[in-house]
Amino acid sequence: MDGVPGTNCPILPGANFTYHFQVKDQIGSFFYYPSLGMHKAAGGFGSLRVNSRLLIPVPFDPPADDYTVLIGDWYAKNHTTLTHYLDSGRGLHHPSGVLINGKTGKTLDGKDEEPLFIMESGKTYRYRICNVGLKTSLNFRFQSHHMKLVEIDGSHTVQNEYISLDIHVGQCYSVLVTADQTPGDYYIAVSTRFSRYKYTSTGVVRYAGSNSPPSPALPPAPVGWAWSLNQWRSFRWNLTASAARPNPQGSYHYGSINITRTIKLTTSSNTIDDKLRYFFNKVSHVEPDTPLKLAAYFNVTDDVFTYNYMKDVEDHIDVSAAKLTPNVITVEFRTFVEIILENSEKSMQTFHLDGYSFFPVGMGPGRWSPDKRKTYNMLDAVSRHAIQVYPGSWTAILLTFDNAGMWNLRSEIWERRYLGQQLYISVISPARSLRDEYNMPPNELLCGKVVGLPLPPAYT
Ligand SMILES: [Cu+2]
Repeated sequence: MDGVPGTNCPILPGANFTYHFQVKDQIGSFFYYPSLGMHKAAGGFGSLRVNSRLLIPVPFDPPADDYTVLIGDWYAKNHTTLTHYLDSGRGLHHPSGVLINGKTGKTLDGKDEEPLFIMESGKTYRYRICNVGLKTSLNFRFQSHHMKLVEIDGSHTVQNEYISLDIHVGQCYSVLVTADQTPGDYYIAVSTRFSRYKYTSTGVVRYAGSNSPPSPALPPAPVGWAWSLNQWRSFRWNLTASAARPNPQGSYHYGSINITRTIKLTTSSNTIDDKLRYFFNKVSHVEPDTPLKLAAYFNVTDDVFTYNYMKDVEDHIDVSAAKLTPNVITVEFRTFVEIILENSEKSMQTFHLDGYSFFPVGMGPGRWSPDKRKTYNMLDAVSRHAIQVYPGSWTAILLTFDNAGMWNLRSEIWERRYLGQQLYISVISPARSLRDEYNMPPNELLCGKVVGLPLPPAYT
């Protein structure tokens, strides 16, 4: 499970739920957040650092310290107000600003807040930056300091240097920064990208002992999305570095596996019964009262949802024929699948898949067609869990569905997810074997149609 409404019941006010999980296949930088309704807009998120086991080499020296930077757009309104907007058919409008670790960087009288981070001259620090916001891509940069990229979404990367990084909603990047400038205070700056609203927030990074204020001149954010696409192209998997396992990342040759299925998800939006909805192909997901995974586990899916209502490819999106229904597709266990994310709209998109990391092998403007496969990076695309799709563009991802479960694929643009642009991928191991999937934990919360039902035979 990934804690989303399709896999487990809500944890009611005053109640609690303990979830045990094994941190196994991914090292690096992640974050958690509440996934019901628009709760994410009220905060409740935090970072997760998954460290390599001591035996497994990391492709850089241990940093002097390890800092977390959670950046995101922020709405000053309550999450219940935002839910009300969306339920009544309106959009979310503009966020109120951008936060860095919960702060705007300035006090009410316009002075800089206390430094967020301290560096000692000459030392190198790891900064893990995640975009925890609701909808806005952000550009992140340091005044006067380069960033050496070392990790994205739990994969080690080729260590290129960057002056600034575009970080889209749901993504995490780790960089190394060396305090190699004249001792003093410096700003980090975070600016909105690809949006009509323009916000920049700052935070102070101080060299230990400094009392010289930062220069007011901020490095500018880049303009346009061609820059951003080129930056994405520069990200490469570090083929010789280890990830979670002792063998190098590059020993998994994703480029030589045969694709057995192509799923093309085209996004759209439309008004249905006077209310705005968002779609994958012709389906806008609605959440049933019984979590999909529980319905499948207890074998009562017929009362809750229909598998495979959505087609793999829908070339003519006639949204008048669109449907609101739980969107669950099946994928055969251990097959290697190509998923095309086609953004037919004018706004920026990011998509996240639970339970897996995947290889984003290609991106480009316009509509996807099979000949675009000639442009794929079949060698060293960075394996990750959240990928952007530029306006009017496509992104292709490849992955092996080797993790049995019910996994959410969603727009990380939170109003779009809330209004239906998400689906679940059911990956069933026919063996019903503990080799492939655990039994439901005994403390699992039950709700909807599965309350009081006898437990199905255990996996063995
Ligand atoms: Cu997830």
